[in-house]
Amino acid sequence: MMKNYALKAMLGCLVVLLAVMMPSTAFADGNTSFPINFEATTNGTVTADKTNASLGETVTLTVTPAAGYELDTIYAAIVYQIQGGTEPARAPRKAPLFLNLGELTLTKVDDTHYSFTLPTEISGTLTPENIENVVVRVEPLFKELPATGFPVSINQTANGTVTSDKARANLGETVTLTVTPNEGFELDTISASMAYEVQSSGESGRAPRKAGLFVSVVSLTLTKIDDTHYSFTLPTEISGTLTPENIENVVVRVEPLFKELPATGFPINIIETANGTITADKARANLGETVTLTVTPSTGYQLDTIEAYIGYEITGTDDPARTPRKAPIYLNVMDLSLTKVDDTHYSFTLPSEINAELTPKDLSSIQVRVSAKFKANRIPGDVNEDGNLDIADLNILTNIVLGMTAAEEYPNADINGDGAVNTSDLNLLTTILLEKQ
Ligand SMILES: [Ca+2]
Ligand SMILES: [Ca+2]
Repeated sequence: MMKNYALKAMLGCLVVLLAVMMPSTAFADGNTSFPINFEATTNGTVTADKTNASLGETVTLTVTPAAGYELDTIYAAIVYQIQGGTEPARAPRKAPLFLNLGELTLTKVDDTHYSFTLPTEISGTLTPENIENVVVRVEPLFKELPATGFPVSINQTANGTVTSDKARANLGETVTLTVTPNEGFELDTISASMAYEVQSSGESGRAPRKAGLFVSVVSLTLTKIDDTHYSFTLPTEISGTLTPENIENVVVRVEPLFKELPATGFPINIIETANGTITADKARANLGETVTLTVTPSTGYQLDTIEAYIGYEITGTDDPARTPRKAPIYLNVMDLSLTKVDDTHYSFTLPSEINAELTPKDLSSIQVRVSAKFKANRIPGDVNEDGNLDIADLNILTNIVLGMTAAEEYPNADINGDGAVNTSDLNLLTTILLEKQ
């Protein structure tokens, strides 16, 4: 149970040196009490039944490993604590060092208790220069407990994850699985078995296989706890088929499979249109849900009209008054009012419930439709809106100003945008046409 200190190698000569340098009379009083000092450790704790121990006194240690750990080694010694700068042979140090003055024999009382007894008198090397720096040093070390049970191996697949509440499970033990499908997916099937992995060279008469092929030896029954939790219990003893050649290869194999959730809501169909596009922020919408549309006119065009409505498709045989049709037709049942969010966005909200009108035989035939029209941007002076600036526009505008043609028929006739069609517009159009020459 010896543990190497950093300076143990130098101790022989150093301790001799200390013994020579230090007067033994410093220990004349046998009541000297030494503090018990613990080395910092992880994965467990050790406590003593006293904070100081005098010569001849017995100290009992309580050892408490953390879960999954056990005591590896424990070591106690009377040590001399060198403070920074007190050692002549060395440059000042940052942290104190401990020089071993005498190992103490540890007696195991039980699994969690150890004891040691301090010597009854000062002797030999136990004569440091500065008695205030002498302590009883306890150095425990913990190690991980060896893994037991069969490893739980989850064959993670796409579209979701499964986790186990334990990494290993023993015979008779229950394992709880947490199932987390990805968005838009649900668990399709899940199975568990005790299986062994076929090693690449394990099977005679076959070409070497890649690792990862599992042969099931015992099927395990899964119990559904709730929508996201399942559990199974391992058999209490090895029997029957659970006697593989190499038991070390047996694992608990969990095989989940996820599938896409069926689509919900009514499809949103954008009726294709020329000179621009409309996109919706969702492919399907449920009752009461709001859909936002993005309007993108082609260059030189602007939105003219946009509308949304809900209805359903009927096929020829649904409509008794008609002969069977080849293509289904769409019946518009309800207009959905559109709200302009900004110049390029509109939104509408589906009704919160299906009314009597909107009750086709097949609910899945209901769909939302969006249609839009785009028109060419107005060109100033293009009175007849044919896309050209020419003498035809001047003739129409002249007729309007002369009162021979109604101004209402030509919204583009008010070229300067002052709300009236008069000689000012005529002058402006003449200027535009002259500049165009
Ligand atoms: Ca024109
Ligand atoms: Ca005008």
